Amino acid sequence: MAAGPLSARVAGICTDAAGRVAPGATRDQLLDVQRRLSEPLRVAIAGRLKAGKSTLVNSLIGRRVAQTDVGECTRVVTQFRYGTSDRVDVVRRDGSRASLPLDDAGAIPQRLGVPRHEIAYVDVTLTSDRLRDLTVVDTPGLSSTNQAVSAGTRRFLFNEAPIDDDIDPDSAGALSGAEAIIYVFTQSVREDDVQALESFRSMSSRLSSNPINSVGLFNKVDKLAGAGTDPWGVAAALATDQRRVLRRVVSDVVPVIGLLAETTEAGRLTAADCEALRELARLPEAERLVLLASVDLFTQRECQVSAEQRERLLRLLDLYGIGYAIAALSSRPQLATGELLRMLLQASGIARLRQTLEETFRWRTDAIKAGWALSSLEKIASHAEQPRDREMLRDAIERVLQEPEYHRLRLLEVAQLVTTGSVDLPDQMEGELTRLALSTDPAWILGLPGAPPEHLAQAALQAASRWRAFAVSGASPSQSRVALVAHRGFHLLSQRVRGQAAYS
Ligand SMILES: Nc1nc2c(ncn2[C@@H]2O[C@H](COP(=O)(O)OP(=O)(O)O)[C@@H](O)[C@H]2O)c(=O)[nH]1
Ligand SMILES: [Mg+2]
Repeated sequence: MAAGPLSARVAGICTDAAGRVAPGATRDQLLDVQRRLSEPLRVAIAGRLKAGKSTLVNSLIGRRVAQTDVGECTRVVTQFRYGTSDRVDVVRRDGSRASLPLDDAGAIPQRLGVPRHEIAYVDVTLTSDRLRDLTVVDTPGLSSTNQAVSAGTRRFLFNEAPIDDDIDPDSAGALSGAEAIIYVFTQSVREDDVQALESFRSMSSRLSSNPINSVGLFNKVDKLAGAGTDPWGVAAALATDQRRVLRRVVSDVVPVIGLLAETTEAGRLTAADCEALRELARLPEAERLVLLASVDLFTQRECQVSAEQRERLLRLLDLYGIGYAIAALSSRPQLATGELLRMLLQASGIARLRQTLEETFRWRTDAIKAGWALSSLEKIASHAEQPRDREMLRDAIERVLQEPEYHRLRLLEVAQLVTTGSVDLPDQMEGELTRLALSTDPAWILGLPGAPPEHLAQAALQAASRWRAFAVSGASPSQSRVALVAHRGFHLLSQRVRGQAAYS
């Protein structure tokens, strides 16, 4: 099942074209794109080593399956998708697979049993419902010191795999790039992170990374806080700065405490952990303050809770999380454990992240996937061996872009040019165009919530005229091409609003 009408239409082009080309690479690639269109949205988690990517993966899945911090398996690309049984397959560069069981704790084993240089990626299927409409791809880190890792990550993220065939077609299919990106960073966005994104963007296909399909995750917000202080005020201010720096790369920056999200979502806090927290909460206030002043004091100071148990709490919650739990328990000693867990979950910021992902990715899945597929088709067309195939594919793409129902694909294409900075537009026009490309809700696009259809149709027509006026006077040739697409988009929007009003 395709994600929606846009994807279904592009899948139709693939089927049709695959029936018309001779068996071979081009046909296989077309069928690959078609198959991908019916799969869940594939979101890759990108960012530096230790930014908290794997921790985030576990929070999203609600199980601690990805190893964090150390281990061989944290250094290979790992894909998590829905399946009818839990299964770990190590996929070799030659396409062969070695299956492994999850370890006793339900995580990917530390040792993968296949020499590192032979591993293309790890393919994990899980029965988690959370993966039914989202495939998550964990990556080792963009600017890792290990060149081999970086090259592997790049190949995966940059969607080069289906074209340069240094791996077998099966792996190439699985590796043919992400459709959406979560970029995880900590503290401040460094200039070289932006560069990583820039290079990512320039190398990737049209819809691979831009504000339409990417969000930023500002992780480890708890590390901003001194002992006992609340980090969220600082986090909000920094996130505002980051949104500005990354404006052309991500649609939003969401602050989060990934560790708290993982611990609570994956249900890692045991009854013994909670009992230890209660015991700490019963200590005299002065003693609690000293313990929470630093990691060293917390683990090494004399205390009735065992050092081992304290180290475990640190791994699960870190100092801020422990301080937060203890504060809650000391002010309300009768607080039920379930309630404490809910408070910790809330303190992680994961709810806001889920909502953003829902808005950014899930609602846009159809458009994102169709855009990804269309750009893949264009790549396939430009690599096709037979000139006849090339032309046939280009014609098919052009035809679908001309159809009024699929004008949104054209809009996505130009919105892309604008949001990635290839074509410059005044901010307000850029916003209007992006809304038009991403939504089917006229009131939201036009910024007129609750307006009656007549009013909306009128406003859409006015917008159409504005874009036309811009196209014919003062705009550069590339701006003008974009503006004419927007002009037609608003024109079609006004017709649609009128059409719907006539039926209601
Ligand atoms: N204090 C704190 N630690 C975190 C947070 N998120 C992740 N970590 C820790 O940071 C380390 C690296 O995380 P990991 O997910 O392995 O990073 P990756 O290399 O990007 O996959 C682990 O020890 C995590 O427990 C967070 O929000 N706060
Ligand atoms: Mg990792």
